[in-house]
This record gives sequence, structure tokens and C-alpha cells, in this order.
Amino acid sequence: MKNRDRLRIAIQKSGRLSDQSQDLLSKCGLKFRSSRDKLFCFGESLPIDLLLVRDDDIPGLIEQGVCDLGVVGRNVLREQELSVRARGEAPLFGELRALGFGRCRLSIAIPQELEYEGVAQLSGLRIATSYPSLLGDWLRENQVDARTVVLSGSVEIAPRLGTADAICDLVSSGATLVANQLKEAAILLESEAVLAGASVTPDDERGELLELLLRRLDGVLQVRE
Ligand code: PRT
Ligand code: ZN
Repeated sequence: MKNRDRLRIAIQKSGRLSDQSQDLLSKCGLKFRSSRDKLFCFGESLPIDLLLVRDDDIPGLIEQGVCDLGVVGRNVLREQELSVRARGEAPLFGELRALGFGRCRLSIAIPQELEYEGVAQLSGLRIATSYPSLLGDWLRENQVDARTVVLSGSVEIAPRLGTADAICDLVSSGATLVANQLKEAAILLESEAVLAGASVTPDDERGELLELLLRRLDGVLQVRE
């Protein structure tokens, strides 16, 4: 890991987690001066800087040592953790704290007209998802022999297009499933935004900064409970 004397946190640049991630860090007493391109924000109150990125890049940035921490959905973190493990490697990042916002669940949904009678019924189906590792893991655990169709977006229309029989996607209110004549059959993962960090704490000034930030964060999270 590269030596740095400032801690670097990656958060989502624009999306569902952006505002609440910024809000949480400011409640921890962090103030930033944003640069003109707004990808990098310099920390003014403490030597802790921000990097604004796509959520999917956050685990990789921690793994490469570009960032020390990140705020990301557990769904993204676990998916990437499983894909690292599938390569026979140990992930260099992990979940440090659950943050209590961005709640959703990763679920399998089937056409509304089907009666759901249990996992065995999913055998032989084509299931569309952007989470092939989490789905594959769950299918193996439940001994379901289904085919995974990997799509990067618009997963919910796959059954109507005829490219899949069921889907495995994030659900929060359930409105998207209803709009696509689907219903939830099984929950694979309960998700929320989490603070992710390197598996090994940096052995320099950043280690102390990390401790300080975690203490402040725990205080903020406790008040929110
Ligand atoms: O651009 P970038 O790659 O950074 O963003 P993104 O488009 O990949 O992510 P974004 O901003 O959509 O979501 C970021 C994170 O928010 C996700 O990884 C989840 O951890 C969390 N989150 C919480 C959700 C939802 N709720 C959610 N409802 N992410 C996506 N959805 C989508 C879902 O995929 C489906 O299309 O909303 C639809 C379902 O919502 P309901 O309310 O109709 O059930
Ligand atoms: Zn994304």
C-alpha cells in the first residue's frame, strides 16, 4: 500500500447514496473544499480528502490502495468480494460499519401469474441479474440449477422481452416489480450503505485518523438509532 499522510474516502459522485454520504461525513465534522472538476475534494478540517466516483469503482479503489475508505451499498461490496474469491484470491477490503441508509434488498422476482412454491421451482429457469456472483452463490447454496443471464441494466424488463424467466435485482418499495408484472419470491441479501475499508489498517498517520473518524462515526450513528 502506498504511503500517504492524508486519509482518502471514496463516495458516490451522483446517485442514490451521494447526498446522505456527504451529509454523514459532515456530521462527523469533516469539511471539504471542492476542486473545480469536483472529483477530488480537499479536506479542510482534518487531513481527510474525498474522491467522488461511481459506486462500482469503490471496492477496487480500496483494493488498489488509491482510497482508504468508501461508502458503498453492501450489495456492491459483497458482489465484488465474491468475485475476488472466485479468482482464488482473498479480498483486501471489507465492511467496517453499517450506515443505516440506502436500504434495499437483493431479491429474486418471478412473473406475477406464477405461484411460488419454493426454491426448487427455480431450477431450469433463466434468471437475469447484474449480480452474478451473489446469485450464483445463493443458487449453489440452495442447490438450484438455474441459468444466470448477466445484464448491466434494465434487468426488470428481461422477462417481458423473453430473454429471461425471472430476475434477481434490488428492490426497495417494490413499485418497479409491480410495474413490470413481477413479484418477489426470495430475498438473497438485505442491503444498506456501508463504510468499507482495507482489511489491513494502514501503519502510519492514516491509522490514527481512521480510528478518530470511526469514533466520531459511531457517535453519530448512535444518536441516529
Ligand atoms: O452511477 P453509479 O454507478 O454510481 O450509480 P448506480 O446507478 O449504479 O447506483 P444507484 O445510485 O442507482 O444506487 C446506488 C445504491 O443505492 C445501490 O447499490 C444500492 O445499495 C442502493 N439502493 C437502495 C438502490 C435502491 N435502493 C433501489 N431501489 N439501488 C437501486 N435501486 C433500483 C433497483 O435496481 C430497481 O431498478 O430501484 C429499482 C427498484 O426500486 P423500487 O422502489 O421500485 O422497488
Ligand atoms: Zn453503479
